[in-house]
Amino acid sequence: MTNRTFTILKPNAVAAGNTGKILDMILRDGFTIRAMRMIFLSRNDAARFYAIHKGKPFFADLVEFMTSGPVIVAILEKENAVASLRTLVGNTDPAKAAEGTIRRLFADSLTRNAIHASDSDENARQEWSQFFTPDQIMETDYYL
Ligand code: 3AN
Repeated sequence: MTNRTFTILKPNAVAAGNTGKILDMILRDGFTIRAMRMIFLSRNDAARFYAIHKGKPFFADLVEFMTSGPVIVAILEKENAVASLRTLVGNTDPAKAAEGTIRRLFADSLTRNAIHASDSDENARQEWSQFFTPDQIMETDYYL
């Protein structure tokens, strides 16, 4: 069964001009884009998005980084979408990310790791709801 996940192409990926290459990898991996937009996260947006990490030593740096420039938020659909995107994205730490993964190719560090990918179906839905209303999600299939 196809399902959906949520991604953020982070400020370093946007600033370095890597969004086209990253989206190409995602599309070639078989994902369909159901919604996508470029936005600037406010400090409130970032703190809410990463609320689970509040109080951790890297939280302030993470919020600072995520609000340092525009990001691209998107809802992606594929068979087994959550696990499939996390495999393509690679380990949180780019030094540990497998060869050919997005983070291995485009991350600068553990914090500036180029891309976010949701870690469960439930979190994916909760995360995209922060950025997209139901009417902004393409529900009609599109084919050549
Ligand atoms: P992932 O994005 O791989 O699911 P999470 O959810 O554990 O990883 O962490 C969210 C984000 O917080 C990471 N993408 C990374 O930018 C940052 N982060 C996580 N752990 C650390 C850490 N130990 N030091 C610095 N930044 C971290």
